Amino acid sequence: MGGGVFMEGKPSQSHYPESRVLIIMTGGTICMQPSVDGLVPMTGFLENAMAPRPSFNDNSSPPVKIHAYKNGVKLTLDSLRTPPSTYSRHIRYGILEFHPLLDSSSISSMGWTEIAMTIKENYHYFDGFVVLHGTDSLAYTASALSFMMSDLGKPVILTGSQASIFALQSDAVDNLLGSLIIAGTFVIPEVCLFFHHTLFRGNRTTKVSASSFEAFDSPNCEPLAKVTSLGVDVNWTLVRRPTRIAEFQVTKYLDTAHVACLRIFPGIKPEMVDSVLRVPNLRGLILETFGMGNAPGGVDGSLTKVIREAVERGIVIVNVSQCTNGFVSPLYAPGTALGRAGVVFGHDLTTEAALTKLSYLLALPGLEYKDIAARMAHSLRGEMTEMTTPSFSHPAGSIDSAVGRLTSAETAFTALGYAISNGELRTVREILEGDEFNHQLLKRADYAGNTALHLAAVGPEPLILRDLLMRGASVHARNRANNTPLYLAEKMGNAECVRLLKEAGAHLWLDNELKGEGSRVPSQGVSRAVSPERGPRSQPNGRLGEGHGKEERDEAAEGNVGSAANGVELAQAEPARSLLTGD
Ligand code: ASN
Repeated sequence: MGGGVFMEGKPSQSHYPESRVLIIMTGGTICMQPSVDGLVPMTGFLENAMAPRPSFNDNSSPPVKIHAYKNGVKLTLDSLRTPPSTYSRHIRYGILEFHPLLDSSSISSMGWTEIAMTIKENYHYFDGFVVLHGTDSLAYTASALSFMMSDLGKPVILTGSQASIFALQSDAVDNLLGSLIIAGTFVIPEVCLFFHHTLFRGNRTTKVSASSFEAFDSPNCEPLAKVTSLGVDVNWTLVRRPTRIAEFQVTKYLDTAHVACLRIFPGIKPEMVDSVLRVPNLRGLILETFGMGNAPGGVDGSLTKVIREAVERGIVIVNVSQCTNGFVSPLYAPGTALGRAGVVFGHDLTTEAALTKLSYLLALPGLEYKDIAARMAHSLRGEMTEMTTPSFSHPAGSIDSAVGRLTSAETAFTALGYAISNGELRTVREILEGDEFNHQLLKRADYAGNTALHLAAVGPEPLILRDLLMRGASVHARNRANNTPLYLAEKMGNAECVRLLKEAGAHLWLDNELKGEGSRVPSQGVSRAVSPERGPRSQPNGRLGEGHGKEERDEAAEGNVGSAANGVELAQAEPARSLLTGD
């Protein structure tokens, strides 16, 4: 993370808004110190590693306590905040440390479940999550979490370091600070891995170096973002968003106990493969093959025979390449033979993603062999490049001339806004489907920071809101008055929109902050402006646009949550315009 990302100042007097990030510390070199037995993880990361560093602690006073949950227990945590970033906001964070802290070589399906459930328990209280983890198995954990978490709406960023944060020369500060700022600034609703100034889609990563600071790569997928001296450059076209109306869910306990991974090598004996395939209760095998998916055929095809018999016994065998770059395909005769024997082609899956994906599918109740094999061959969380990407073509003449003339994302957004306000579902669809800017339109915002979803939340046609949600519009975006689409829909009395937004995982912000010893300070937790990517761009001075957000959010947190949840009265309808501008 370049120094240009941070601004000096008098932080304790800062009026910049805060985002809230929960750091989950699982262990790894980042928190290790030397002992007689070698490097071991040390507790007390917040006090010992972060508090003394000005980039993690602006020394604002008084101290602020925050709440987090673990196994149903409400915990009170110390918190710190960063100085304001380039994005004119502080990141306030607390740390939940797991016990025991691990060298990541000991992570298991239990540990993944603990991480995922901790995020689930705290999901409504934080803008994003940073998971600190050893690098050895980081790519496996990133892949596993991506499958375990469905309909994720907030960033989950995994990181660690090659050298301890206590070492004189270390990558730890850059990796942690970059992760914190991205998690607190951008709605990138994916499980990501951040390392060496680069944000990767977690399930595309692999550890490529045991010692270099450039330890990870995602050979078959461009990075989601890069940190430069100017800030964070997000490749928004790649960022995935939930496109179902469903709440965030976690699948626990991947079935890692009944899968194996085997690397083919020249001269491998069919009996060796057979003995792995006959391990009692084995349900799946990842076969790392040569090049584009080839394995030795042998004169009598005995390896293929062993594999075919295992498939007939119901074992799912997935073919992935030993090459880090490229994909498997039944192009050559040996690969074709494997395909005929029933092996599933994992295309460009990494071994880490293939193994955790198979473990995930095996953990889902009620899936038969053919369902698992079919799902292995298709992307669930962006983990593989789909063989065929359906390209959009709209029937000639279906777009009226006004839409057809759109020349920039801005004019497209204006047209979209009109169509939403007028309840014209057909035009909304035509704009979103027929326009080259469509991927930008859902996160674009108007002068008051309203995204298309905000406009739909106060608009006359809930079907439009539904359509936007299905296309990946974020329910967590805030307008400049710091309000979410759900809040606006409630204020407007749009009961159907409220219902749809809640089904899609929207929630009113729950106040979560203590100041000093136990006294509640409701305003602090909600006085956040919105980044460009959360919706609107902060004003140059970093203050909230209209200054109404604080009071409205308090009211939302304390009043409307209950009434809406109980299906009782919704707030009285207010004119849509004043809601959208916060006036
Ligand atoms: N052995 C360490 C771990 O994975 C390596 C590291 O974090 N750099 O926990």
